[in-house]
This record gives sequence, structure tokens and C-alpha cells, in this order.
Amino acid sequence: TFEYAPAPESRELANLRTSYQMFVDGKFVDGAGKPLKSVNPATEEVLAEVATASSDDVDLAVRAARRAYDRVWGRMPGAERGKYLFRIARLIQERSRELAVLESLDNGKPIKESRDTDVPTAAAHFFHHAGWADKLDYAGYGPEPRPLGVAAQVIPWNFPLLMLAWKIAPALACGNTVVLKPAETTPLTALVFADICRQAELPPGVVNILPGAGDVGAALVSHPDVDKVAFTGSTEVGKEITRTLAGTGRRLTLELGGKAANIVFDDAPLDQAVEGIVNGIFFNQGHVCCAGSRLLVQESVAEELLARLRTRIATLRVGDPLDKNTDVGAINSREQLNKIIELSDAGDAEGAQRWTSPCPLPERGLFFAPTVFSEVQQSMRIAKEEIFGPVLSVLTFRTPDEAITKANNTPYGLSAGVWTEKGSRILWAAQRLRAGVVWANTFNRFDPTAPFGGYRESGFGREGGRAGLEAYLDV
Ligand code: TXE
Repeated sequence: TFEYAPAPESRELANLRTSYQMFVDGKFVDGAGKPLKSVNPATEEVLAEVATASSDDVDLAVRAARRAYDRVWGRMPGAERGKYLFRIARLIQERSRELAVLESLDNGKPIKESRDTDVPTAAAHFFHHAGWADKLDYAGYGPEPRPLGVAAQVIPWNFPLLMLAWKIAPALACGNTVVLKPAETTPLTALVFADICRQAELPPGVVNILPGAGDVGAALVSHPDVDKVAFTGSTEVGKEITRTLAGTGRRLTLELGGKAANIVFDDAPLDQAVEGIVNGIFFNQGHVCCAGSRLLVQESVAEELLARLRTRIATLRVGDPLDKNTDVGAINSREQLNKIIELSDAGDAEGAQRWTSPCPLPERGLFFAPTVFSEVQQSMRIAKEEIFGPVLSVLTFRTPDEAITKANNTPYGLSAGVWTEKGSRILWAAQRLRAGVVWANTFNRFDPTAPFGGYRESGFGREGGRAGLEAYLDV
């Protein structure tokens, strides 16, 4: 049965409809796949029914993208492409309230995050790349860098609109056309973005949005007429895509999981560090590939820091994503909640000390209270595996060298944080940490001018800034 849960005013603000179509060749159309139901994780009620693509639909969308590339977009002067990107950026701003409310309904993230981070950063990404479109000759990739052609892009559910912007803005700025598949649990803002492309009068076929599950993603990335694949998601699927593309000569960038260390040295400003640690692991319920999920704290300040941290975490408000006072929203899916529960139970079984915030939790919906494990050993699953939830594992170290060794003791390499008053130590640590991003005395800061991406099992390629253009250009 269908129930439309959200209060009438938020439905209205989000312009929520009961059904959504996919976007192919500039038109909203029904897909031949089985429609999916997008669920509000804060209530577990159905928000809307969404059309999904069949493999024939994937083929139609790739053909549309190819035609648009050959006839229009791939030949258009950069300055003209830039105008479309500017227009899209402004339309995201104009429709920011609708996008923010819809994102919080569909994903479960607190409205203050979708309002202040996801949506404005998505707009910023289009503004930034609009500025590159006519300056690619100066980007440092040779005198006449060329677009690649048709880009197949698959994104996850943790930042549905923002990940879309990270993928689509550089692709379009460089002259590529796009077929993008949003995650099956969060397709709605991508379809509003499709409407923004229509409003911006983007030529048909330049952007195509195909909702669906992993099978649609697999059909898309393996389509023979795709020139480039960009994927953000699990390391497991990233490896599968790498195998699929082996030997095809097609370009690939991957942004996969992480197990970031947030390192607090004994000279760190502790109050500031507490804020950074809280933001590092509880922002977006910890559904963040670069989340600071391992806290490495120097032994001499560990007890003091943990005491302050618990006091601070106990003040976090968990609950209704649409309440402006909520700090931690809903877990995106039951599957993800089960994974968080399973890994936390493994922490208990392996002998770590669990502390749970005494905050009240809503009676229904998918929620998990902020949790801290202390006395964590490197061999434990909670120290090694990506939890992707509001769970912090605390380890200690004695010397700076030991901190770096422990931080690098992971197959991942996406991000890290360093807390210290010593500038020289920041530079020393940044050189030694195997992580694509190292934050100093801050965490989870994103900016379209700064390249983001990982090493090793966190993937390869960069998104953002000049370095991010390389993924969409031939030199
Ligand atoms: O990821 P999937 P899931 C991690 C996180 C999480 C775990 C599983 O630890 O708990 O992965 O999450 C599409 N070919 N991250 O299951 O399956 C899928 O439809 C092509 C970290 O959600 O990788 C979705 O659009 N595409 C991560 C996207 O891939 C396929 C963000 C991601 O889903 C596919 C998300 C296939 N064979 C999860 N199978 C990060 N880096 O931020 C699935 N998909």
C-alpha cells in the first residue's frame, strides 16, 4: 500500500510528486524496468514511485548522449557551454529550498546540512566548472585538450545531489555528454536536476538520468559506446567495474570507501579538536566516504579528550531530518542500518568498550544513536572496515611516528585529519599520510577548487579543481 508520509507543508516545499519518470534525450519518459519505491528513512513510508531503466533504455540513453556529443555539445565553443553551466548553477540556487527539503526527505540527512552544505556546494561546483569551460587551453593539459565523448556515471546515496554535481559539472565543462544513474534509494533530487536541465534549455541528450538498481549501473558502465566511466560507491562494486572495463581501453575513475584517521596530538587545541571529531564522524550520520571513523589520540591526552568528547556528543540531537535543530538524521536504508548494527556488535564481541549517547531516539524510522568505541585494537573489524554510520573507533598512540604508522595501516587512503598547534608537524604528517586529502585543524571541508580523491582501495582519479578536469579530457 502507498502512504505519503511527509507533512503537507514539506511535501509542498519539496514539490513532491507521487511518481517520477526518467530523463532521456531531453524528455521525461517511462522506463521499461520495474518501478522502484523511494522511501523516507525517517518514517519508512513510501515517498514516490520512480521509473527505472531496462537495458534497452540504457542503450537509448547512450545513443542520445552520443548524438548530442557528435552533433552539438562536443563541437560547441567552451564559452557557450559555460553559459549553460552558469544557468544550471543559478537554477540550483533558485530551487534550493525545494532541493534541500526533497534531499532530506529522500536521504534522511538533517535539513541544516542539505540546506547549508549539499545544495550550495552543488551550485558552487557548477559555477566553478562554468568558469573552466572556455579556459581549458590554460588548464595545463596541452594546447587543445579534447573531451572524451560519452561519460557513464554511477553515484551513491549519501550525497545524491552533490555527487551528481561532482560528476556532471566537470564532464559538461570539458565537452562530454552524460548518462548518470543515481542510487536506488535516493533518485529524487537527480530527477529535479533533470528538470533544471530542461529549464536551462540544455540541448537534448547532453544529460540523461536513468534511475535503477545495480543491474542498470552494470549495463551502463559496460555499454560498448561509452568512452568514460566514473563511479562513486563501494570498493566491492568498484573492483567489479574495474574487471568489466579491463582491456576495453575506456577511461575510468573510482571514488570508493575509506577508513580515515583523525589524529590528535598532545599539543592540539582540544575544544577545537572535539568539534572537528564530532563533525568528522557524525556529519551526514557518518555516511561519508572520508568520515573520520578512526580517532587516533596521543596517550597523554586521551582520557581528557574522551571525557570532553562524550559530554559534547551527548548534546547532539538525533531525529526528524526536517527539524532545523536536528544534528543527526536517519540512516538511509534498513540494509545500511543492519550493517552498522552488525559491525558494532562485532566491536563488543572483540572486546572494545562501547559508549552510546543517552539521546532519545524517535519511535519509528531508521535511527542509530551516536556511538564511541574505546580500547580499540588495530586488528578489530571496527578498526579496519568501513562502518559508514555514526560510530567512532578510538585508538591511542605514543609517538608521532606511531600515529602515522597506525593511520596508514589500512587498505584505504582517502582522507585524514591532523590536530596540532605545530605547523611543521602538519607538513610532516601530510607528507607521510597516504591519503588523498589531509585536513589540518579542521575536517570534512569541501570546495570545488580543491581536488578530492584517494589512493589504493579508495580508488583513483580526482574530482574538483584543475586536477578534476583531467578525468574528462584527452590531451
Ligand atoms: O554501495 P554500492 P551500497 C560503501 C559503504 C556502504 C557500502 C555498501 O561502506 O555501506 O559501500 O553501499 C550502483 N555495477 N559506500 O550497497 O552497491 C548502485 O546502484 C554498476 C561508500 O549502497 O556500491 C549505486 O548507484 N553499478 C561510498 C552505486 O553503485 C552498481 C558510497 C553505489 O552502490 C553495481 C556508498 C554494479 N555491479 C557506499 N552494483 C563512498 N565512496 O562514498 C551497484 N551499483
